[in-house]
Amino acid sequence: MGQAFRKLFDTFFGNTQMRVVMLGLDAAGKTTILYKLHIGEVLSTVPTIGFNVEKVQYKNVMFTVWDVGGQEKLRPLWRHYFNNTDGLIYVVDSLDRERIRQAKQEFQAIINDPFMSNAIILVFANKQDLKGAMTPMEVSEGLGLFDIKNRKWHIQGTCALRGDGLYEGLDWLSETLKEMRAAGYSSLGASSI
Ligand SMILES: Nc1nc2c(ncn2[C@@H]2O[C@H](COP(=O)(O)OP(=O)(O)OP(=O)(O)O)[C@@H](O)[C@H]2O)c(=O)[nH]1
Ligand SMILES: [Mg+2]
Repeated sequence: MGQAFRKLFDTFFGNTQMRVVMLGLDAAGKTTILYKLHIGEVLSTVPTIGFNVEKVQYKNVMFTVWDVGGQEKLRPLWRHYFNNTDGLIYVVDSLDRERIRQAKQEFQAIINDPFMSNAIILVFANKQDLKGAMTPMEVSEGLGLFDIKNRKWHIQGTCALRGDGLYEGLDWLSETLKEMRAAGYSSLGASSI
């Protein structure tokens, strides 16, 4: 379907397209989240080399979710996924206190990249089921979320294994994107994948 025609079709049927990039350090839970959303099940994962991409239809939003491998040697590749992104999902392993500074560094580099300046920011403080996990408030402080100026951001505690918090996060993404589009922000991300 041509781009213009699809936009017309989507407008007519009240559908919204949203391109989302999911990043975070290795083993944060990104691939687990992607497949919990896509097929409703927890798959056994191996570290992602490269990326996975799936469509997730929720309410009347079609999310195209890119899940990119988070190992250190793969992080320089992240920026190739930035263009045309409506929303960033940044996933943190909330038990991993040792690497929260590293998680902050990578997070700040992403959100300060010019290609990500229009992206709204959702943080998943994942693995909330584990004893000793940082609370969403602690993760917010760890990443420096309170210092973000003039950007829409939100943090959500999640447990990918049970699916807790994932759809609340998608609700925030879709509501915020709709508000922004209604306010006249032209989303660069309404394109196909
Ligand atoms: N306890 C617990 N374990 C989780 C949760 N989410 C993911 N995991 C586990 O964390 C491990 C890593 O999960 P992945 O989804 O492969 O992590 P990833 O972020 O895709 O990692 P990379 O592909 O290397 O970037 C797996 O053993 C998951 O089962 C969670 O909410 N709670
Ligand atoms: Mg992965």
